[in-house]
Formats: sequence, structure tokens, C-alpha cells
Amino acid sequence: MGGFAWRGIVEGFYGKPWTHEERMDMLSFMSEVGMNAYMYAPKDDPYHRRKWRMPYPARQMAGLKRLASHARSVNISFVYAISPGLSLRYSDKRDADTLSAKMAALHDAGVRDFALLLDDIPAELAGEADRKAFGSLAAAQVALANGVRDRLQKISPHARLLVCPTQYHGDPSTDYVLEMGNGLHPEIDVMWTGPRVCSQELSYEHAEAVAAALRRPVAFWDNYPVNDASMKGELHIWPYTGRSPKLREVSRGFFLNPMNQAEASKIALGAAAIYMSDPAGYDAEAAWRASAARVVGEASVDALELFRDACAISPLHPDDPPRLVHLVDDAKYRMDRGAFLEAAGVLSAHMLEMKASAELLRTNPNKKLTQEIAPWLDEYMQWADVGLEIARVVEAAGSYAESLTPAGKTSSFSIRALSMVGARNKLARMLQRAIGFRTRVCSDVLLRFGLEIVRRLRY
Ligand code: LTM
Repeated sequence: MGGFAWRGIVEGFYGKPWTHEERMDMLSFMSEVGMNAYMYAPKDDPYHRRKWRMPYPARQMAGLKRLASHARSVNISFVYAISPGLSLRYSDKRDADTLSAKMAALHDAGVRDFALLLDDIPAELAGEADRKAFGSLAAAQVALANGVRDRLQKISPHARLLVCPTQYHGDPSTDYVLEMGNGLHPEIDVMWTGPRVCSQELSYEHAEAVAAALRRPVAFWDNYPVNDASMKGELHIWPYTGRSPKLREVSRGFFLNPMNQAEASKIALGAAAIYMSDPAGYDAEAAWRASAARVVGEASVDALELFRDACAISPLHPDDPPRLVHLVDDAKYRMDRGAFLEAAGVLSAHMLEMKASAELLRTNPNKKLTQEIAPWLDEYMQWADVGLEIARVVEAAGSYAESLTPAGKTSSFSIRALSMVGARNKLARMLQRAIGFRTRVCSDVLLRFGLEIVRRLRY
């Protein structure tokens, strides 16, 4: 059995597209880690989507030409994607001509592989003329895609074409998917994101059902580590998990959709490249460490691992940061047994570790990474301060409780009570500020715990 035909990424997110320099650097990185395809599809490049009919201005076209040339030099296929579905009239020959002219211009710039993206557009035909001519969205899209393929073949017989359908996830047994599968030329690859838009798992069974419906192996558009739209506050540096080791049997490969933060994306992308080269032997943790070491250097991998825990929330790990959750459970267990000082000790030790890891990452030689993750690192540091304050309150509560015992009565319990109240009020102010944080680092594990402590000590 051969390897995946496509092993790459799709720059397909919403929001600020990558810069030319980031793309050039990413192409080199992809080549180093064994990927072979980069799909250009930034939703917010107007000439790719909203204003797809307009030709690229000379400066942008020159940039695309340089990208295609660099990609060729490092053995990466540069796939130019166009996304005309928001306004295209399927029955209007002028639109088909405009689409072909745009692709021909990119072909002249050195592009050889293309994609037609029909995602995130209305699921019904909009115009009366289209409804009359085709009857269904799938029929219209089949005609469009097959027509584009015919025209491409004329200018470049080896050009490959991928299509992202309008239904690209979920149950593949719909009329739409079956019609697309039946009608699309068998050499067109069809993209699919899995059971969900951002899928925690891509199982063999799901992929097999999709491949059967589409009548061809699936080309996955894998929405990880992308963090656009409602995921903006998340930093997706969690290991690449949940992809079946058997997908090679039913899939043409993967295009991972990365984050707006190009450098930080390399942590997940490098791990995914390892998966793609050997899905059966893939060890997610080992791949993460190898990829992390490439991005931050061996000396900072442990620091990054602690930070990644705080950043755990993602489509691949929808639950709260596991280490922080464990820490809080441990502290509560001790407090419930009256071991306040012990609880304060474990809490503050972890918070100091968090601060040390943040410091190491802040001073990491990979300045681009440091700059990209600064909003998360800053709030991570602030959460560590909140955690230290929680530890102080717990410690003060322990001392106060001790002062209430017959032996403790000899010391001044009112001073201890005052210090506990002072610490509690300071913590309450810090939590108030933390509610306004912009990132989801640490999720709300410390917020919930801090509020619980404040509430417990209200008297
Ligand atoms: O996933 C697809 C096919 N389309 C869009 C992407 O452009 C977007 O980046 C992701 C994540 O928000 N979701 C989509 O639906």
C-alpha cells in the first residue's frame, strides 16, 4: 500500500492571512518535515473569494509567482484554490470563462494544481436561471467542476483538481453528497473535514463511509490547528491525535488548516507530518516532543509541555487543562482533610513552575514564536499570579484555623484573621480582572477554584 498522495496544509482560515514571508518560510518548513502540498486559500484574500472575478493586481500576482517557484524548488506542490460560490451563477457562461481565465493566469505564473472551494456558501441555488438549468446544487457544481477540469486539461494535461463541496462534513449519505460522488470526474479529489467541521476524531469507519459515498478515497481538509472565528482565544499546540492508523486505505491524504499564527502552527504541523509519513507507527506524544524540539529547541520542550497543558482546550481536546484540573482536585482533597499548608504548598509549587516555564518561553531564541504567543503567555503568567494568591489565601486560612484551636489561642488569632481577609480581598480583585482576559489559556479552572475559595471564606 502506498503513502498518502497529499501531505500538506491548506491556508484556509478566516482572518488575517499569512504574509508572503511567512508562506515562503512555511514552504521550506513543510519540505523539511516531508510534506508535499500547500493549498493557497485564505478566506480573507478578496481575489480568492469575495472578488474572485477580479484578476490579481500585478504585485500580488508577482508574489504568487514567487511562492509557486519557491514551492517547486523545495518539492512542494503549490495548489491555488479559488472560492467563487458566494456570487457565481452556475448557468452563466461568462462566469465559467472568468473562472478559467483566472486559473489560466495562475497557470502562467507557474501554478500546476488547483482547487475549487465551495464551502461556507448557501446550500441552495440562489438564482431562478440556475434552478431551471440544473435543478439541484450538486448538479450545478458537478457541471462546474467537470467543466473546470476539462478546461484545465487543455492548458495543462497533468494539472490536478480538488473540490471542497458545500456539505463537507457529517453524514455522507445525503442526496447532495451521493450526487457529487456520482457526477464528479473520477480524477477530481474531494475534500472532507470529518464528522464535524473541526473533528476530534477521523475514524476508519467514517472515512470508509465517506469514500463509498463519494466513490473515491477522501482528501481530508483537517481543521486543526486552525483557531479562527469563535476559537480565536485558543492556542492550538496540543498533540495531533485521533487520526486512525488505517486511513491510508481510504484516503488520498490530508491538508491541515493551520492557525493565523504561522510559527506556532508548526508544532502541530510537524507532528502531523510524522503521522502522515507512518500512520501505523505513529506515537502522538513522541511526535509532539520531536516537533516541539524543532520549533523551540530541546532545552525548552518541558517548558512548552507545561504551557501546552494550559492551552489544552481545542477541538482535539475539548476538556479543561488536565494537569491544572488534577492540581486543583489534589489541593481541594488536602483542604477537605484540614491540610491547608500542604494544599498551599502544592499549589504554589506548580504556579512557580508555570512562571519559570513562561520565562523560558519568553526568552526563547525563536523570537517569531515568542511574539505570536505573547498574548497567551502574558495571561498564563497572570494566572500563575492568581494561583499564587490562591495559595496565600489557603495558607492564611490554615493559620487562622490553627489559631482557633486551644493550642493556637495563645497566638493572636485576630491578626491571622485579618491577614486572611486581606489576602482573600486581594484574590477577589485579581479574579475580577481575570474575567476580562482575552485568551482561553488555563480555561476557567483557576477562576472557578479562586471563586470557590473566596466564597468559602466569606463570613
Ligand atoms: O472547513 C472548511 C471547509 N471551511 C471553513 C474554514 O475556512 C475555517 O477555517 C474552518 C474553521 O473555522 N471552518 C470552516 O468551515
